[in-house]
Amino acid sequence: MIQAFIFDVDGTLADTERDGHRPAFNQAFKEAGLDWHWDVALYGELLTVTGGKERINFYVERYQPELKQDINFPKLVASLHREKTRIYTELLSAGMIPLRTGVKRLLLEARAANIRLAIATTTTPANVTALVTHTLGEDALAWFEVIAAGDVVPAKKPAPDIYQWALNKLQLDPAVCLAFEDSENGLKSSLGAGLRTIVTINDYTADHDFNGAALVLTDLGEPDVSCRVLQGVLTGNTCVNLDALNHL
Ligand code: XBP
Ligand code: MG
Repeated sequence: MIQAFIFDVDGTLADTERDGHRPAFNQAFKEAGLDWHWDVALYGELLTVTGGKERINFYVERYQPELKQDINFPKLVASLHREKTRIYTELLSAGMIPLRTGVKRLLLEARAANIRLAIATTTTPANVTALVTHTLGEDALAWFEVIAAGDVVPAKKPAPDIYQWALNKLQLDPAVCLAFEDSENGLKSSLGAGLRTIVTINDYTADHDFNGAALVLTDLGEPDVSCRVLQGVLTGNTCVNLDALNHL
Protein backbone atom coordinates (compact mmCIF):
# COMPACT_ATOMS: atom_id res chain seq x y z
CA MET A 1 0.00 0.00 0.00
CA ILE A 2 1.10 3.53 -0.74
CA GLN A 3 2.02 5.47 2.37
CA ALA A 4 3.01 8.87 0.99
CA PHE A 5 2.71 11.16 -2.01
CA ILE A 6 5.54 13.56 -2.79
CA PHE A 7 4.61 16.46 -5.05
CA ASP A 8 6.71 18.72 -7.20
CA VAL A 9 5.32 22.29 -7.20
CA ASP A 10 6.05 24.29 -10.36
CA GLY A 11 4.20 22.83 -13.32
CA THR A 12 2.70 20.02 -11.21
CA LEU A 13 0.53 21.60 -8.52
CA ALA A 14 -0.01 24.66 -10.71
CA ASP A 15 1.09 26.06 -14.06
CA THR A 16 3.35 28.64 -12.49
CA GLU A 17 6.15 29.07 -14.98
CA ARG A 18 4.81 30.97 -18.03
CA ASP A 19 2.47 33.40 -16.29
CA GLY A 20 3.98 33.42 -12.81
CA HIS A 21 7.73 33.04 -12.53
CA ARG A 22 8.46 34.39 -16.02
CA PRO A 23 6.68 37.77 -15.64
CA ALA A 24 8.09 38.09 -12.11
CA PHE A 25 11.64 37.69 -13.45
CA ASN A 26 10.91 40.25 -16.19
CA GLN A 27 9.48 42.74 -13.72
CA ALA A 28 12.52 42.37 -11.46
CA PHE A 29 14.85 42.96 -14.44
CA LYS A 30 12.92 46.08 -15.40
CA GLU A 31 12.95 47.49 -11.88
CA ALA A 32 16.73 46.98 -11.78
CA GLY A 33 17.08 48.99 -14.99
CA LEU A 34 18.08 45.96 -17.10
CA ASP A 35 16.81 45.56 -20.64
CA TRP A 36 16.54 41.76 -20.34
CA HIS A 37 13.23 40.25 -21.37
CA TRP A 38 12.43 36.55 -21.20
CA ASP A 39 9.70 35.83 -23.73
CA VAL A 40 7.67 32.60 -23.66
CA ALA A 41 9.99 30.78 -26.08
CA LEU A 42 13.26 31.91 -24.48
CA TYR A 43 11.92 31.00 -21.03
CA GLY A 44 11.28 27.48 -22.35
CA GLU A 45 15.00 27.18 -23.15
CA LEU A 46 16.00 28.60 -19.78
CA LEU A 47 13.78 26.10 -17.96
CA THR A 48 16.35 23.41 -18.73
CA VAL A 49 18.11 24.85 -15.68
CA THR A 50 16.19 24.49 -12.42
CA GLY A 51 16.37 27.15 -9.73
CA GLY A 52 15.79 30.85 -10.34
CA LYS A 53 19.28 32.05 -9.35
CA GLU A 54 20.84 29.25 -11.39
CA ARG A 55 18.58 30.24 -14.33
CA ILE A 56 19.75 33.88 -14.22
CA ASN A 57 23.37 32.68 -14.15
CA PHE A 58 22.73 30.43 -17.13
CA TYR A 59 21.10 33.28 -19.09
CA VAL A 60 24.01 35.62 -18.43
CA GLU A 61 26.59 32.98 -19.31
CA ARG A 62 24.83 32.42 -22.61
CA TYR A 63 23.72 35.93 -23.62
CA GLN A 64 25.81 38.48 -21.66
CA PRO A 65 28.99 36.57 -20.69
CA GLU A 66 31.03 39.75 -20.09
CA LEU A 67 28.74 40.62 -17.15
CA LYS A 68 29.91 37.57 -15.22
CA GLN A 69 33.36 39.14 -14.78
CA ASP A 70 31.88 41.99 -12.74
CA ILE A 71 32.82 41.65 -9.10
CA ASN A 72 29.29 42.66 -8.10
CA PHE A 73 27.60 40.06 -10.27
CA PRO A 74 26.75 37.55 -7.49
CA LYS A 75 25.18 40.41 -5.51
CA LEU A 76 23.14 41.43 -8.55
CA VAL A 77 21.81 37.88 -8.96
CA ALA A 78 20.87 37.69 -5.29
CA SER A 79 19.02 41.00 -5.34
CA LEU A 80 17.24 40.26 -8.64
CA HIS A 81 16.09 36.94 -7.23
CA ARG A 82 14.92 38.44 -3.93
CA GLU A 83 12.83 40.98 -5.83
CA LYS A 84 11.53 38.33 -8.22
CA THR A 85 10.37 36.25 -5.25
CA ARG A 86 8.55 39.27 -3.80
CA ILE A 87 6.79 39.96 -7.11
CA TYR A 88 5.95 36.29 -7.68
CA THR A 89 4.45 35.75 -4.22
CA GLU A 90 2.41 38.92 -4.70
CA LEU A 91 1.04 37.49 -7.97
CA LEU A 92 0.04 34.35 -6.10
CA SER A 93 -1.63 36.27 -3.30
CA ALA A 94 -3.69 38.10 -5.93
CA GLY A 95 -5.01 34.65 -6.93
CA MET A 96 -3.42 34.81 -10.40
CA ILE A 97 -2.42 31.12 -10.54
CA PRO A 98 -4.96 28.36 -9.82
CA LEU A 99 -4.15 24.73 -9.00
CA ARG A 100 -4.14 22.28 -11.91
CA THR A 101 -7.13 20.03 -12.60
CA GLY A 102 -7.53 17.26 -10.05
CA VAL A 103 -4.83 18.44 -7.65
CA LYS A 104 -7.11 19.56 -4.82
CA ARG A 105 -9.33 16.49 -5.23
CA LEU A 106 -6.39 14.08 -5.03
CA LEU A 107 -4.91 15.88 -2.02
CA LEU A 108 -8.24 15.63 -0.21
CA GLU A 109 -8.59 11.93 -1.12
CA ALA A 110 -5.10 11.28 0.18
CA ARG A 111 -5.81 13.07 3.44
CA ALA A 112 -9.04 11.15 3.93
CA ALA A 113 -7.08 7.89 3.44
CA ASN A 114 -4.28 8.94 5.83
CA ILE A 115 -1.71 9.00 3.06
CA ARG A 116 1.13 11.24 4.14
CA LEU A 117 1.91 14.27 1.96
CA ALA A 118 5.21 15.93 1.15
CA ILE A 119 6.70 18.41 -1.30
CA ALA A 120 10.00 18.21 -3.17
CA THR A 121 10.75 21.26 -5.28
CA THR A 122 13.61 23.45 -6.40
CA THR A 123 11.57 26.59 -5.85
CA THR A 124 12.08 29.02 -2.95
CA PRO A 125 10.17 28.02 0.24
CA ALA A 126 8.22 31.33 0.28
CA ASN A 127 6.80 30.43 -3.13
CA VAL A 128 5.45 27.13 -1.81
CA THR A 129 3.85 28.84 1.18
CA ALA A 130 2.22 31.46 -1.05
CA LEU A 131 0.89 28.94 -3.57
CA VAL A 132 -0.47 26.49 -1.02
CA THR A 133 -2.08 29.06 1.27
CA HIS A 134 -3.63 31.12 -1.52
CA THR A 135 -5.09 28.14 -3.36
CA LEU A 136 -5.98 25.74 -0.52
CA GLY A 137 -6.24 28.05 2.49
CA GLU A 138 -4.06 29.08 5.42
CA ASP A 139 -4.34 25.69 7.15
CA ALA A 140 -3.27 23.68 4.12
CA LEU A 141 0.46 24.18 4.66
CA ALA A 142 0.13 21.77 7.60
CA TRP A 143 -1.24 19.10 5.25
CA PHE A 144 2.35 18.63 4.08
CA GLU A 145 4.39 16.86 6.69
CA VAL A 146 7.65 17.61 4.86
CA ILE A 147 8.37 20.57 2.60
CA ALA A 148 11.69 20.10 0.83
CA ALA A 149 12.36 23.28 -1.13
CA GLY A 150 14.97 25.56 -2.63
CA ASP A 151 18.51 25.57 -1.31
CA VAL A 152 18.14 22.88 1.43
CA VAL A 153 20.19 20.71 -0.91
CA PRO A 154 22.89 22.33 -3.04
CA ALA A 155 22.37 20.05 -6.05
CA LYS A 156 18.95 20.86 -7.53
CA LYS A 157 16.89 18.63 -9.86
CA PRO A 158 17.73 16.60 -11.97
CA ALA A 159 19.89 15.47 -9.02
CA PRO A 160 17.92 13.10 -6.74
CA ASP A 161 19.00 14.97 -3.58
CA ILE A 162 15.77 16.89 -2.91
CA TYR A 163 13.66 13.69 -3.07
CA GLN A 164 16.20 11.84 -0.93
CA TRP A 165 16.04 14.69 1.59
CA ALA A 166 12.22 14.43 1.70
CA LEU A 167 12.30 10.62 2.01
CA ASN A 168 14.79 10.89 4.82
CA LYS A 169 12.53 13.32 6.71
CA LEU A 170 9.52 11.07 6.11
CA GLN A 171 11.60 8.07 7.21
CA LEU A 172 10.06 6.04 4.38
CA ASP A 173 11.36 3.69 1.77
CA PRO A 174 10.75 4.98 -1.79
CA ALA A 175 8.91 1.73 -2.59
CA VAL A 176 5.91 2.85 -0.50
CA CYS A 177 5.76 6.37 -1.96
CA LEU A 178 4.70 7.95 -5.24
CA ALA A 179 6.12 11.12 -6.77
CA PHE A 180 4.20 13.59 -8.95
CA GLU A 181 6.18 15.56 -11.53
CA ASP A 182 5.74 17.55 -14.74
CA SER A 183 9.21 17.72 -16.32
CA GLU A 184 12.13 15.61 -17.48
CA ASN A 185 14.46 17.16 -14.89
CA GLY A 186 11.89 16.42 -12.20
CA LEU A 187 11.40 12.84 -13.38
CA LYS A 188 15.17 12.22 -13.46
CA SER A 189 15.33 13.46 -9.89
CA SER A 190 12.46 11.31 -8.58
CA LEU A 191 13.59 8.20 -10.47
CA GLY A 192 17.11 8.78 -9.17
CA ALA A 193 15.68 8.55 -5.67
CA GLY A 194 13.96 5.27 -6.55
CA LEU A 195 10.41 6.65 -6.68
CA ARG A 196 7.61 5.48 -8.96
CA THR A 197 6.47 8.66 -10.67
CA ILE A 198 3.25 10.02 -12.18
CA VAL A 199 3.84 12.78 -14.73
CA THR A 200 1.28 15.40 -15.74
CA ILE A 201 2.59 17.31 -18.73
CA ASN A 202 2.16 21.02 -19.55
CA ASP A 203 2.92 23.24 -22.55
CA TYR A 204 6.59 23.56 -21.63
CA THR A 205 7.15 19.86 -20.97
CA ALA A 206 4.90 18.05 -23.51
CA ASP A 207 7.87 16.97 -25.66
CA HIS A 208 10.16 15.94 -22.79
CA ASP A 209 11.44 12.38 -22.45
CA PHE A 210 9.37 10.61 -19.79
CA ASN A 211 10.94 7.20 -20.12
CA GLY A 212 10.65 5.38 -16.81
CA ALA A 213 7.50 7.17 -15.60
CA ALA A 214 4.78 4.88 -14.22
CA LEU A 215 2.11 6.99 -15.88
CA VAL A 216 2.13 10.09 -18.11
CA LEU A 217 -1.10 12.08 -18.43
CA THR A 218 -2.40 15.41 -19.63
CA ASP A 219 -3.53 16.17 -16.05
CA LEU A 220 -4.94 14.36 -13.02
CA GLY A 221 -8.51 14.72 -14.30
CA GLU A 222 -11.76 14.86 -12.39
CA PRO A 223 -14.52 12.22 -12.20
CA ASP A 224 -16.51 14.21 -14.77
CA VAL A 225 -13.54 15.59 -16.77
CA SER A 226 -11.40 12.71 -18.08
CA CYS A 227 -7.68 13.11 -18.35
CA ARG A 228 -5.82 11.67 -21.33
CA VAL A 229 -3.30 8.90 -20.73
CA LEU A 230 -0.11 9.32 -22.80
CA GLN A 231 1.98 6.50 -21.35
CA GLY A 232 1.06 3.59 -19.04
CA VAL A 233 -2.34 2.31 -17.96
CA LEU A 234 -4.96 4.05 -15.81
CA THR A 235 -7.00 1.07 -14.70
CA GLY A 236 -10.75 1.55 -15.12
CA ASN A 237 -10.83 5.23 -14.19
CA THR A 238 -11.39 8.58 -15.87
CA CYS A 239 -9.10 10.39 -13.46
CA VAL A 240 -6.12 9.72 -11.21
CA ASN A 241 -7.61 8.62 -7.89
CA LEU A 242 -6.42 6.36 -5.06
CA ASP A 243 -7.98 3.30 -6.65
CA ALA A 244 -6.08 3.87 -9.91
CA LEU A 245 -2.82 4.58 -8.06
CA ASN A 246 -3.10 1.42 -5.98
CA HIS A 247 -3.40 -0.56 -9.23
CA LEU A 248 -0.22 0.88 -10.74
C1 XBP B 1 11.03 24.70 -10.65
C2 XBP B 1 12.13 25.63 -10.79
C3 XBP B 1 12.13 26.87 -10.03
C4 XBP B 1 11.18 27.93 -10.53
C5 XBP B 1 11.58 29.27 -10.00
O1 XBP B 1 11.44 23.39 -11.01
O2 XBP B 1 13.08 25.37 -11.50
O3 XBP B 1 13.41 27.38 -10.10
O4 XBP B 1 11.20 27.99 -11.94
O5 XBP B 1 11.67 29.28 -8.62
P1 XBP B 1 10.71 22.11 -10.37
P2 XBP B 1 12.84 30.06 -7.86
O6 XBP B 1 9.26 22.23 -10.75
O7 XBP B 1 11.34 20.93 -11.06
O8 XBP B 1 10.95 22.11 -8.90
O9 XBP B 1 13.08 31.33 -8.60
O10 XBP B 1 12.33 30.27 -6.46
O11 XBP B 1 14.06 29.17 -7.89
MG1 MG C 1 8.12 21.05 -12.03
